[in-house]
Amino acid sequence: MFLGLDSSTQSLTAVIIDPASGAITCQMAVNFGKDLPHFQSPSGFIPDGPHGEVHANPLMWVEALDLLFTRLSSATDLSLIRAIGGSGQQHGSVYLDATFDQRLADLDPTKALSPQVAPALSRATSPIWMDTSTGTECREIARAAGGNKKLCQISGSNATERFTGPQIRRFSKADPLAWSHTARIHLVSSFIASILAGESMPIDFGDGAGMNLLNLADLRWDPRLLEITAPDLAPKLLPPQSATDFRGTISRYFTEKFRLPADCRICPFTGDNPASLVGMGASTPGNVVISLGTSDTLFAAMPDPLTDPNGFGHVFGNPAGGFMSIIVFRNGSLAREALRDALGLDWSAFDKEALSTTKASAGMNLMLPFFGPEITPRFDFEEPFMDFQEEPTPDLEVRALLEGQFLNMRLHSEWMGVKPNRLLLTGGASKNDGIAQVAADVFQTPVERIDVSNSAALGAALIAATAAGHDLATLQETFCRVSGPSLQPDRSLEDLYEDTLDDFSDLLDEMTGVK
Ligand code: XUL
Repeated sequence: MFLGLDSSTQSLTAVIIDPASGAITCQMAVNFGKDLPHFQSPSGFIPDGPHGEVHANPLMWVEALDLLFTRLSSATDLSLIRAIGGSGQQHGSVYLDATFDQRLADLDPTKALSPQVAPALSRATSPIWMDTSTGTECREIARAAGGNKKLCQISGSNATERFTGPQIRRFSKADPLAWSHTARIHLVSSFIASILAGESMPIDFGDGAGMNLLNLADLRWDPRLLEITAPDLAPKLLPPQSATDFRGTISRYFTEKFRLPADCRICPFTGDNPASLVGMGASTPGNVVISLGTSDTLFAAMPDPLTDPNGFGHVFGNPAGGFMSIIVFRNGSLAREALRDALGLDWSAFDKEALSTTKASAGMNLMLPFFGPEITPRFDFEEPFMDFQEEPTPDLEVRALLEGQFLNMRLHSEWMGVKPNRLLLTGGASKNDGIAQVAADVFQTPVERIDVSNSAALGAALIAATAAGHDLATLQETFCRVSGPSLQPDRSLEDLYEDTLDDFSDLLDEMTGVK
């Protein structure tokens, strides 16, 4: 059996899989807010940072680990676990002094975990991915790197506020003394893996690429980026590694306290998005996942380390090999709900109008579907712009909005150079057949719906099983199920959407002043 752990923003989740029977034998979570209320982080972070800081107490994650294993060990036989994989919310960082590894080696199983780790923290709190306090550091890093274009070509992303490099820089500037006491920097993922292994575990290529420090071409820390980010940064990071190459073995703390077997291997942990890609069965190029949420997110595997020439998308390592991209569109459900409310409709109208009533109008009426500032493309839109060939009616506006959203996704994912052969839709709005059909038609790709609850923890378990020699494709066939039949694109609309994409792109350039 293989255990996958995911330390996300709000909870620590475990999924145990048994490849022999094809069953998920146990799923369990510790919710930081509910189960550990003394950390006063109801949503998993410390609210109200004055300058956009969003931090969490790393001891909360440690305590959650102790609690989760306590619960797991009374629910299931942990002596059957052969290996552990894991993931964490991306970008968050933990700062430790030179005693960290020795403290891990000396952990006493008769005592609680957190007080034994606490003295090694050289910074009491950890900035997490929601932190937006590093605008200045992003500008400084981009300038020193020779511009964002250059930085993106090397590291896969423009200097990005939540990314670890700018966060490290801000800490080193603000508290040079604590910085000088910092001997090791971990991501949330590698921090948890280290505690399990009883020694510092490396950061993997998936999570490591979310730091503005990894050179995608050789998958090593880029010496120049380390140098411009903070003084003496290089020795504080272990060389990055693949998540599917075992690095450690479970520490005595866990074997004695929770009866895990002494030969249970540990994979380097990865980021939650790379783990989800594996857990959704989408880690081979050709699969494109679109998550329809408050913001819409597109992620997809790609064989080569191509980067977004516009710097909107991010490139991370793919635990299954190669790379992946993640592109966030801020005007997701925000825009769908704004139009629904403006027109006084309900979701069933979206289904009906978009699916059937307006089919003859496909591609005729363009809408730039942005009700507020967008990040892909980066522009301060105030309201949607409509260029209609017909008199606008609510049903035509719904179709134009949805087409606009999927055209925008198609346009801004073209740089990946991967032709999708399967769209996997997830998130609230994906259940709506009308919306799903527009996605299939605009991308000219069959659409399947997936349930992604616990996809990161499941992906982590699949990574552990793969590291132990199981075939990932076979595991994914067993464990990553789609729900319901697939929706086929209307092939007669192929040329039409090809032309519409050009028109949409021209209109966007015109409105954002690119040309
Ligand atoms: C990705 C990102 C988030 C976190 C959330 O860049 O910031 O998806 O990984 O868990």
